[in-house]
Amino acid sequence: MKTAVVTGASSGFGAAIARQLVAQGHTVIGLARRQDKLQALADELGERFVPVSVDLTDRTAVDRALGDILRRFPVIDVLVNNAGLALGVAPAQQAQLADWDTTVATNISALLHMTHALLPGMVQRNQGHIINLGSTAGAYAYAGGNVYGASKAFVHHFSKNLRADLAGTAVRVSTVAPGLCSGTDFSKVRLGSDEKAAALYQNVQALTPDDVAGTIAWIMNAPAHMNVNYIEIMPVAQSFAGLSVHRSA
Ligand code: 8X3
Repeated sequence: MKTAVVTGASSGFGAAIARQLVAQGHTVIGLARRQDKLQALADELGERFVPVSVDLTDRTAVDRALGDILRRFPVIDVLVNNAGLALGVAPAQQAQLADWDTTVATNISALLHMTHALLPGMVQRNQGHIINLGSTAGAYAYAGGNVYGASKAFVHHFSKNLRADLAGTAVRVSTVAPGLCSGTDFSKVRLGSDEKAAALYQNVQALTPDDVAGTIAWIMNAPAHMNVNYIEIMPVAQSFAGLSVHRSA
């Protein structure tokens, strides 16, 4: 059985990942800001879920939390860098700079911080797995995707570069890139209201957090010699729009 650190564990993908891994007998150390939600999950999942309330964009707090975690759990087998967000769908020329900063701090800097802290131990033990949450938005550009999509493209390429640096070790790195998924706060945060998020999912069978969590569990439980580099999953209901053409009047 493995010990996994999962960021963004209080809801959505993170909570679904925690539920599936704990059900399989693994131990999950779940990081998130919202103490009440983490505690509710801890009450549900029992002692194999260890809640750690921390703001992932606060470096000092993350370092302190990681120090505590590594004292209690010196061997971390898996890091699931799940925490991430999109703020708005405004075109770049109308976007708020603060939203871009928050997106970069969460989707890129926090992922780097966690990876930088836990990767050396994995290499030293010659055993470990980093699983990064990408997105179809990191593979395909769309209007309003600007910094969110770019941050996920960063995640995709950073994962590949990690694989390059880790050649010759047994440490695995995977990216999971989901498309449209319901049952999380993601669209509420991205679109700014419950109503807009509800409209997006109307009459659409989107992916569920369990679909994503099941994919991650499969990747993590794959034989040690097998590395899933990148996997992209969409609901059947979602597809490609093609390239847009602007015609002058
Ligand atoms: C977001 C995927 O399809 O909602 O990560 O744009 S989608």
